[in-house]
This record gives sequence, structure tokens and C-alpha cells, in this order.
Amino acid sequence: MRFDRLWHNARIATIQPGRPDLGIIEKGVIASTDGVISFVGEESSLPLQYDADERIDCEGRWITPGLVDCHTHLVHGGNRALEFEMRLAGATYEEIARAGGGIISTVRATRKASLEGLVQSALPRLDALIAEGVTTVEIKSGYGLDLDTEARMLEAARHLSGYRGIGIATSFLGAHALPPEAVGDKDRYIDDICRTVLPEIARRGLADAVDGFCEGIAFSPEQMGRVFDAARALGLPVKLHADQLSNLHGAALAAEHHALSADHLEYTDAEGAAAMANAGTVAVLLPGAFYFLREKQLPPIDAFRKAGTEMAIATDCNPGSSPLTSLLLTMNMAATLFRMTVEECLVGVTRSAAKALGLSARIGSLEVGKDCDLAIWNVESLAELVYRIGFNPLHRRVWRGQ
Ligand code: DI6
Ligand code: FE
Repeated sequence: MRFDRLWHNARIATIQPGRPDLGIIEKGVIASTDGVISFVGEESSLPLQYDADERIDCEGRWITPGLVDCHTHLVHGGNRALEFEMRLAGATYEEIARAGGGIISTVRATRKASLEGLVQSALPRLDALIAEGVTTVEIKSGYGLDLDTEARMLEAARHLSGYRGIGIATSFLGAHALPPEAVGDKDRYIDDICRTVLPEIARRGLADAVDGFCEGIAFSPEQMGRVFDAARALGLPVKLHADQLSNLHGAALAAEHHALSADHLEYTDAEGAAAMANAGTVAVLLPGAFYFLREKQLPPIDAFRKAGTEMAIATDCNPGSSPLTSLLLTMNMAATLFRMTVEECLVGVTRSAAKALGLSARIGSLEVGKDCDLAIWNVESLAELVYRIGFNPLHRRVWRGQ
């Protein structure tokens, strides 16, 4: 057997599917060939005859799958720090909107930004994720709200993979907010997305999935249903920002459309949780937005556990409701705020996050034939990854065997 690289003297959490635990190997070895895992198992089960160009002694460190941040708005123009400051000083939503704040201020800044400008402003945020062992990130559009800017955002997201060794999955989020030029006509805007914008985005191959924001302040379940029908007619999988601020039964709508995921879910009920489990739709929980907006309504974690709904967690990195670029801190928040277990947090940033992107066959767990994306940690136990606040114990990150 020939290996390019072999990591030995490691404790490995394979997080492979179909196991109730994290799939731990105490005296583990993992090897890569052409960027793909070619061996993973006990040191004692290594074939007697093998060739490895490089052997790396992990000195007893832990190895997990490279982390997957499955919900971000990483590419956008500007930031909303001043709006944050105004809110702290007691400004109301209307006052902030009148002062040019809110989601539309990010739309304005994003429309003004060039492709290169979007890439350059996203890189430091991407680097923060990479520094903590993230090897795949999902990036949404949704701050353009016109064909040119939505396409430019998605191109910028795709371009990022030319600057850093990282997997990028894109989602078209044209149904994020109503642009000012639509003058209040949500139905006409949704028609335009379904007939013109989405088909052109699909034709250019810019989106791996289609997302939407189903909420009183955004789009109705009926309007999102039309976007989903159009997406699926084009062969694109769907996902949904659902039940974040109220229960519009977005989780059930997502399940009905066999969505990869429904995200946020603070107001989801037990029926929604069960519908998601039946459809194999992943629940993506976003504790950063819950924290930053000082929400009180907890997502129904117990209902997801009872129904067997898979749970992922993600940063939701965005300038308005979650200016967060740490997946480690996100895990800590999921544990402290949502009372998720250490295992749930770790599965949530690996195997389930991969499933939320439709990428389970390639990433999210350590098995022969999958991409060799690893995070190697200076920790004594895996619980430390969830326990610490603002500390980064990453030793090395490996993407596609490098
Ligand atoms: N959920 C949110 O919380 C936001 N978008 C979304 O889909 C907020 C985005 C913003 O304020 O920029
Ligand atoms: Fe979001």
C-alpha cells in the first residue's frame, strides 16, 4: 500500500455515521493518498507492507474531521458596528433604519463593492475560521437583491477557494429581504427571482443550493414555496431560514420540500421537528444570532432529540445579527445557551454540518474514500474544544491531505 502522508500516535474521533458515539480510536493512524483518506484505524491494524512519503508523529494529540461551518453570510460589504453602538445607546429599529442602518445598509455597501473588494473584505473573516480548523464553509448571497450583485457575491465566494485551501459551498439567498426599488411589492419581487434571477444564477453555475428567509419581516411560506418549486425545477437543493422570530411553520415547509436544512428554528414546534426528521432535513442551530439579538425563545432541542432530527451548529457570520467568526465559540454557546452536549456540538460542526450541505459523501467524518480534511488539536479531551471560551487549541489543519 502507498500513502502520501501518514499521521500516527493520535487519538482519532472519526465521527462516522451510524454510530451512537464519536467513533473513537485510541491508538490511531490515518493516511492520505491523493488528498483522500486511504487508511484510518488502530495502529495495530496497519498493513504490514506499506510505503509512506511522510510520517507525522502526532504525539498523542486528538484528530477530528476538519470543521464545517454550514451557514454563513461571510461575503458582504461594510459592517454595522455603528448600528450596534446606536442600539446600545437605546435607539429603536425605526431610528436605526432612518439613520440608514439595518439590512438595507449592508445591501447598499455590497452593491457598491467590486468583486475584488468583496473578496478582500471576506478574507480576514475566512482566515479567522481557518485558524480554528474549518476546512469547508458555506457562503450565501442575499445582500445584493439584484441579479448583478447577487451574482457578484457568489462569484466572490467561489473565488475565495483560489486564495485559501478550503472547500466552499454557495447558496443563493435572493429571497432574503425586499430591495427598496421593489417598493413594497413582495409578490412581484419573488416572481422576478423565480423567472429571471434564479434561472440565470443556475445557468452560470454559481449556486450549490437555494435559501430563503421565511419570516413576517421577510417572505411568507407561500412565497418561499414558489422559490423552492423554481429551485427544484432547476435541480437545485433548498434550505431555509425558518421560525427564527415567530412560528410560520417554516420547518414543516422546508421538510415538505425535502430541504437539506432548516436553520435558526427557535419557534419550531414538535410537529415541525418530526417532519424534519422524516424528511432527513438537518436542524441548523445558530447560537450566535440568539446571543447577539438577546433572544429568549430557545430552539426545541428536546423535540429534535425525541424526533431524531439531526442537529448542526454554525456561526451565521453576518454583519447584522451574528458578527461571529469562531466556530469554537459557537460550540461553547450551543452548550451553554442551548444545553447541547459535547457530542452533539462536535457532531454538529462535522458530520451533521456536512449533511446540511449535501456533502456527507465527501466530508464531515473520517472514513476511507472521503476527503482527507483534518483538525489536529492540542487538547487532552475533546470536551476542551467545547469548554474553553476564546482560546484556540488548534495544532495543525489539513485540507485534502495537505
Ligand atoms: N436572519 C437574520 O438574523 C438576518 N438574516 C437572516 O436571514 C439578519 C441579516 C442582517 O441583519 O444583515
Ligand atoms: Fe443567516
